[in-house]
Amino acid sequence: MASRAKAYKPASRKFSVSNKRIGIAVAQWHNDITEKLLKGAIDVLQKGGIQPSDIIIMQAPGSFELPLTAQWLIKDSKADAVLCLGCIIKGETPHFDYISQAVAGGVMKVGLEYNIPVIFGVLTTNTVQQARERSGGKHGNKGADAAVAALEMLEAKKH
Ligand code: DLZ
Repeated sequence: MASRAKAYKPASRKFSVSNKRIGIAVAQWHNDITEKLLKGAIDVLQKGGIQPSDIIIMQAPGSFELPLTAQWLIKDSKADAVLCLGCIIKGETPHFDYISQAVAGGVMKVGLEYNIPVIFGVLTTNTVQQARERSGGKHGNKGADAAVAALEMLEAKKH
């Protein structure tokens, strides 16, 4: 009998990662949303074996500042992986495109430069409603997904 492929649900994976320090850079723009991303990320990290004392949270004013904040978490706080959490909502100006692209590129650059996982946990949506649905609503929580990605990368590096 044919069976359906199971949908990949990142947040349901099990991990056992210990003795790793995780930095979280979290943007303050749309902080009602980013607080939920942060909570989702912390839940997953702790369930995955990360001690609360090994989670270092640093606020950034907006998403544009996330890559530099991630760099500080690596250089100064000796993070083994960093989650960058933010929420960029499309407005009436091209700001959205400039910020989104700069952040995505910056996050990747820091990860490649320091050779550690730096995860893009930034919502880029057209509306606040879409952001709500992806920060603990019907489309999951991008903060939780970012934490899963970091744990997956740390586990992959062990092998
Ligand atoms: C300026 C700005 C705008 C218009 N929109 C957002 C947004 O939707 N999400 C976000 O995280 N940040 C936004 N910012 C702030 C920029 O990220 C940045 O903090 C400022 O341009 C200062 O460099």
